[in-house]
Amino acid sequence: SKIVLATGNAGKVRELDAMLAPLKLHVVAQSEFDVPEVAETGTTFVENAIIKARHAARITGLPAIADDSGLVVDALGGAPGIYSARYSGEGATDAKNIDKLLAELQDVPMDARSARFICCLVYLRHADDPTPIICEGAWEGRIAREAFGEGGFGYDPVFYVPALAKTAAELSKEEKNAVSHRGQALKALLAKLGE
Ligand code: ITT
Repeated sequence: SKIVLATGNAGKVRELDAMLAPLKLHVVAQSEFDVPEVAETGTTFVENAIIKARHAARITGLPAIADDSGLVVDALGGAPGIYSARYSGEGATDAKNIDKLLAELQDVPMDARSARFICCLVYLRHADDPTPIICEGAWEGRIAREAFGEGGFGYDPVFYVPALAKTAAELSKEEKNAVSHRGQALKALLAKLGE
C-alpha cells in the first residue's frame, strides 16, 4: 500500500528516501500528484506538520507523512524556528537565508552561537485520522562564522557539529541521517509504524 511523502523540499525527499528505500513501504513523492501548496498557519512544528500531512492525504486519498522542520538559534530567541524556510523573506533561497543568519549573529561570540535543528514527522492513515503518529528529533550544534561544505541543503553549511568537528554540509547523506534531527524522527516513526 502506498504512502505519500507530503513535502516539496527536494533536500528532505533525498534524505527521507535514502532511509525509506530499503523498506517494504511504498513511499511516493508528493510531486507525483497535483498537490497545491497549503498555508502553514500553525505556530508550532507539530501543527504545521499535521496541516501538510492532512492536506496531502485529503488530495491523494493516501496515507501521508509530512516533515516540518527548522533551525532554532538561542541567541535569536529561537528564530528562525518555524519560519526557517522563509527567513530572508519573499524569494528566499538557502544562500540568502544563510546570509541573513550570519549577519544577525555578526557580533555573537562562538560560545553563544548554540542552535539545534528540529524535525517533526507526522503520519496520518487518512485525512481525518484522529490519532496521528507524531515523532520529533533534535540535533544540537552551533552556527559557524562562515559556510563550509557542499552537501545537504538549507542551513547545513553553517550548522557546525562539535562532536564531528564538521558542518552538516560536510557529512555524507548517510552520515547526516545517522545523527540528524530528521534521521532520529524517522527512526522513531518507523519503530511506531512497525508496532
Ligand atoms: P515543505 O513544507 O514542502 O516540506 P519547506 O522547505 O517549506 O518544505 P519547512 O517549512 O519545514 O519546509 O521549512 C524547513 C526549513 O528549515 C528548510 O527550508 C531549511 O531551511 C531548514 N531545514 C530543515 N531541515 C534542515 C536540514 O536538515 N538541514 C538544513 N536546513 C534544514
